[in-house]
Amino acid sequence: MFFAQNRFSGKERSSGLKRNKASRPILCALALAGACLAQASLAADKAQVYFISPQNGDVLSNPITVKFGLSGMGVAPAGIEVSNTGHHHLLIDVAEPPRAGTTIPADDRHRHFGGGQTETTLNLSPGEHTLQLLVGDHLHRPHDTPVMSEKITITVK
Ligand SMILES: [Cu+2]
Repeated sequence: MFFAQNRFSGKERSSGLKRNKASRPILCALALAGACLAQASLAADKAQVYFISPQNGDVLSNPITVKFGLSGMGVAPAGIEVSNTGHHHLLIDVAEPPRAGTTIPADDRHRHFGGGQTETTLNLSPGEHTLQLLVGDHLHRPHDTPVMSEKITITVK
């Protein structure tokens, strides 16, 4: 942090940034990391969350096994702050996912897997349901940018 403060102080600020282009990404990263202490955690650029099963359009009977896939970042239990990690949330029949920096509700339609689980079993009412995965940080907030799966639709017999 001393490095960042030093670089941003006084006259160095504008001229220093222009003169040394190579240092810009580092400065931006430090500035963002600082801002994110009070807001949402940063997501890795290539982080992806997805359903291993079921697949969009599947017709299933209860109990339904749902397996969560995650690449480009790691799974960590809730409450443990490690950069580039999070835990899974399964959104069931949720139209609008929670936004970055807000706390993901905990109810029947917003299931938290704060123990670091990567699969679950559901019993859903017959008919169509949508499922979507959303990674949350150590404080149950979507990352900035949110790491979210496609919304899939399944039919329960
Ligand atoms: Cu959570």
